[in-house]
Amino acid sequence: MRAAVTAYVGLGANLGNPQRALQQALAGLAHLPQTRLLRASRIYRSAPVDAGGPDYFNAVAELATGLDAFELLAQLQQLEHAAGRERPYRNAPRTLDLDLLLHGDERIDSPTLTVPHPRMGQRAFVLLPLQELAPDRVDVRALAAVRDQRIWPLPPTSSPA
Ligand code: PH2
Ligand code: MG
Ligand code: MG
Repeated sequence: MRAAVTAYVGLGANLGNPQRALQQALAGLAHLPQTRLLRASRIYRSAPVDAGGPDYFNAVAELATGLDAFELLAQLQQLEHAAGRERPYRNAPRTLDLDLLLHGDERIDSPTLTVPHPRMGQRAFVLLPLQELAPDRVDVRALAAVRDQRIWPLPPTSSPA
């Protein structure tokens, strides 16, 4: 396996049972080839940004992966597909969205993939959960600029005693 890099994936859903979709997506990420799920942020509820439909549930996952960015993107798209993702129009409500935010320190600008994710700096639903895991990867000025976006962390789910 290639030397592993730390990658961050943004999770989002606002159709069906979004919280369950995020939990299942985390389990799916943990099973990807050449990949370990290191940590996940809390789950947040957020008002749609540049989109319509119900509130979103969002989180960020931290992976160690030997997959290159394009291989990881293909795996994320498979997980979206398995969750019933349809793409009727841009930013349509979705059962699962998995966005590759960061792949090590790599910068990619290709027709199919841009890394770092081009809009992550304008979205509280990415910056707040990412800040929990990797505060050094979040620009404090970007955080200040999104402070009016509506977003709330969910209370941790209680596990049976
Ligand atoms: N994703 C979008 C567009 N708008 N808004 C919120 N709150 N959360 C998202 O995940 C989201 C969005 C496109 O991917
Ligand atoms: Mg997205
Ligand atoms: Mg996406």
